[in-house]
Amino acid sequence: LKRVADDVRTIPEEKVPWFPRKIRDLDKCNLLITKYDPDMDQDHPGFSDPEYRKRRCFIAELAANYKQGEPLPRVEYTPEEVATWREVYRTLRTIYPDLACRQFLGGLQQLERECGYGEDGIPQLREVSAFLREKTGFQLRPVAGLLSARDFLASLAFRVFQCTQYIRHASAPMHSPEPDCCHELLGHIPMLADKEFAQFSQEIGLASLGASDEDIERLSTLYWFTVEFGLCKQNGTVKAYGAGLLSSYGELIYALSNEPEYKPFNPEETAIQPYQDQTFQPVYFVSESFEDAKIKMRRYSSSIQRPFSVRYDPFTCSLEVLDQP
Ligand code: TIH
Ligand code: FE2
Repeated sequence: LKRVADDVRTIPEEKVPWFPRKIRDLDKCNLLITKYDPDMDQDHPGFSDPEYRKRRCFIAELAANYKQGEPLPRVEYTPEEVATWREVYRTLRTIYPDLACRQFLGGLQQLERECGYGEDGIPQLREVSAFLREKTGFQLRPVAGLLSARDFLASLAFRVFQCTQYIRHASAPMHSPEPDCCHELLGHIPMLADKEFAQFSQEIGLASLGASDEDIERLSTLYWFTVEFGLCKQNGTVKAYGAGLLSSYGELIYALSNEPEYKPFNPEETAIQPYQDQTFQPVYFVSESFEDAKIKMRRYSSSIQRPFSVRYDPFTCSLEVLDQP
């Protein structure tokens, strides 16, 4: 194996898109998709609430100015914001024992015991990030809104999870059209405290680095139907592990009712399933187990053609990029 020159774009005849090599490069992975912002999307519950939009802007600005390695910004949440959190937490907490997968319940319990999770306050990213680092080596980074798939997936390769810090509009606590801190803290964080799931997430990230636009599209669809909206079988019943479900009371109930269509998780098929992100999903993919999803995903990832391979070096938090033999 031979080390590739620093700029992979010099590989003859192949145009490889730029990708981060070291964790600090994530400062450049900040391309936002603004079409679902309350400023852009007329259907956003906060669209006609200028106070809400101003507040969201202020919190997003903290993230926009963030640089890797700085302490994570703290947000002093208002009583109204805490009230929204309380309602989301309380309603979801009652249905988790029946509908959430085992790994999620274990993670949430630890967060409640060790990280101040509860209905009385919105946990701060700084504390949550320190917690996750000890459990699985994942760390958090604040993000100003919905990131482009390429930038979002790239950060997973470094075990960095990009988190929004503003909260959904008080008028719609049961479902948000865009990620918010309820979605991150309740949907994603408990799962990221599980070692196997953390590995699964990082592997999707590694597969995305330098991939073609078409491969990024397929990988982000796979991400969508697993990490965001995935279901899995446990002891003969179907449970939720997707964060988009676990942070939305409305969709969690719906996904585990007999209304939506279920299909078995199969990366080749799942990767090309069309999806939308404005309302509930019409179809969900069910995997036999985490182990099974991981193996299938790994097989899929290794079928993606790239003129190089990558290996993550946890000691330096950087990537080794190697020519394929
Ligand atoms: N719909 C989710 C919620 O209400 O928490 C948030 C999102 C997940 C994925 C895209 S938006
Ligand atoms: Fe998400």
